[in-house]
Amino acid sequence: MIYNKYPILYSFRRCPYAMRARLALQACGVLVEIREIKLQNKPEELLQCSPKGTVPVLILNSEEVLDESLDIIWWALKINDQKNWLTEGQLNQVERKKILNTIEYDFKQNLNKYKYPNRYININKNFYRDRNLKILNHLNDLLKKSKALNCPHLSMIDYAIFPFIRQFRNVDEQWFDSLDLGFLKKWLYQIIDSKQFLSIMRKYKLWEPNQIPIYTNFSS
Ligand SMILES: N[C@@H](CCC(=O)N[C@@H](CS)C(=O)NCC(=O)O)C(=O)O
Repeated sequence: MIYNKYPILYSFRRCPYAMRARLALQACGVLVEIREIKLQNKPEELLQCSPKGTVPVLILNSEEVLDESLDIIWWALKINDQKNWLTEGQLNQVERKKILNTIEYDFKQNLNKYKYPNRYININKNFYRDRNLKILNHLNDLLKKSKALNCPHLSMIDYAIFPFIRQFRNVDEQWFDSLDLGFLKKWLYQIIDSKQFLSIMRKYKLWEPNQIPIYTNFSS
């Protein structure tokens, strides 16, 4: 058995699921060994632990494998919720879950078609872009009442969905920035410009077996 000093995180910098996992690991302050990978060339070591081949994957010291970003987030918050990501607020648990699912399934599917129309047969990308406007309007309405989605400070629900909204904006920033969604845009730009986000977007060289491990708590 190989004993790892710290949990190992397989990650891909630009993946929205990996971003939210890194944000949660940062919020809890735990040190991990970061292994940056390329999706086109997944290391055997990753596939052995998690044959489905998605990132993020966190391998705990107990050798338990967490290969869903939300499971990594829950694990991190259970250790230390020092940033109060789990504070009660204007949304109850069912409402928070509904938003998470809407973004992860409906919004993400529309986003894929808007961002990568060539991967689909005969589709109008703007049709899928505009489908997401209804979801964004709902978020904008929630943000009218509170600076963040659930409570006055940014918490789990904000960080868990923000990478997908960012990805949506990135397809056509000019168009997004012209939308009449002032509360949502303010919320988004505040996270994009935060030092927390900059820290989790730091670049690491691609992981290679036998390299000296890189440890981080994503704090700077
Ligand atoms: N439900 C998974 C989804 C993770 C996911 O789909 N990640 C993408 C990268 S953004 C991936 O690894 N895709 C595999 C591939 O492209 O080969 C989670 O929440 O962790």
